[in-house]
Amino acid sequence: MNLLITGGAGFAGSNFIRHIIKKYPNYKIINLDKLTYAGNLNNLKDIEGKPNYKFIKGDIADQRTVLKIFRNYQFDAVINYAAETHVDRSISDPEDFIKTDVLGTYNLLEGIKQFTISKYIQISTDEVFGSIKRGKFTEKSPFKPSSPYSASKASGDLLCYAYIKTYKLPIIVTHSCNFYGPYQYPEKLIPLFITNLLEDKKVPLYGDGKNVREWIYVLDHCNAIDFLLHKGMLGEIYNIGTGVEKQNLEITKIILDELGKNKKMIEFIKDRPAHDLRYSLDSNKLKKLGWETEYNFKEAMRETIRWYSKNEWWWKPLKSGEYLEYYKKQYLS
Ligand code: NAD
Ligand code: TDX
Repeated sequence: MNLLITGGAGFAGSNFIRHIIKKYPNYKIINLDKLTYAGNLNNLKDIEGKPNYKFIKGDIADQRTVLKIFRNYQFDAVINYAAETHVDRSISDPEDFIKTDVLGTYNLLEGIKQFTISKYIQISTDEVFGSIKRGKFTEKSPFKPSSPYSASKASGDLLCYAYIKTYKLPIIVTHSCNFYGPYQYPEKLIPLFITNLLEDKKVPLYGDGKNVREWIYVLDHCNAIDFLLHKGMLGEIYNIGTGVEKQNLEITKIILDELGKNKKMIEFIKDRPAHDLRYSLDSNKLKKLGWETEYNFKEAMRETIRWYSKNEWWWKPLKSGEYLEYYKKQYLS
């Protein structure tokens, strides 16, 4: 199978490329990535040089680049991981979110409209549904995004829905809960808190820390996308969740305990604007198709903390330069 994976130099995309290369050595992968601050070729150090893997630096928001790649390679399937992904950055500067998450998705959809592709998978998020106090979002729940990030992801997803209906294109849209695991950029809750504590810095918890997120280990997400690539029904929407819901304070305590740190290391700070209280997905549709999680939350969290503890070479350089400027603006002003 010939695969185009966009955003493959980011957290989830790089884990997925590693998963595919290991499991299907006869598949060919093109990784198209703009290498924004979040794109990092160190995420794929062990993959570069493999004969069935090729990296192309390029922007999905540039239609000429996208169509040229579709013309030059005959892809069987396209998986769109590329996005601007950090909610706080979308609040301070939304423009790139609209360009990549909306226009970029549109360009890829035009690619699959103009060339013959068997499957396109849109990697999206539970955040498009907004916040839910009780109960769970199904695939049919309306979109109620709260941040420019979730609004831009929702817009990309709506384009996918329209291209399914209007052009009968072979698209699958996935809404996943929060990922955690190795190679996640240290601006997101779990890697930020682990690496701060490893550096003996405090961890900035927004509001009262009671916001709830549903968590999936990134390798379970890779398995889910692999499953949908081979068994997902075209034109369908799938939620990808685990039922593992935790308050941010609970996540923080797990990390503190694992690293032998005191609760005094928590600094409660001003809340994120429009901070969604809780996300929760009903993932029965995907389970009924035969997918199930493989990893236990406690074990996978421990493994994740261990990974950041052992891989300072990977995250230390990321917490300087542009990141440091962002961090100062975000937390120290
Ligand atoms: P990430 O921020 O770690 O990586 C994003 C990647 O996309 C980077 O390599 C970046 O260079 C690339 N990229 C950005 N703009 C691009 C452009 N215009 N053209 C080409 N490449 C571009 O993201 P992630 O956390 O791995 O998320 C991957 C996908 O999964 C995203 O679509 C995100 O919305 C979705 N998602 C993430 C989570 C999560 O918890 N991280 C949960 C649900 C869904
Ligand atoms: O410093 C922090 N302090 C804090 O309390 C950060 C970075 C986050 N938080 C809180 C905000 C959220 O309630 O932790 C929770 C998780 O925050 P993020 O890691 O920023 O993730 P979230 O906003 O939930 O969005 C993530 O999951 C869905 C990804 O960033 C999105 O790309 C994905 O779609």
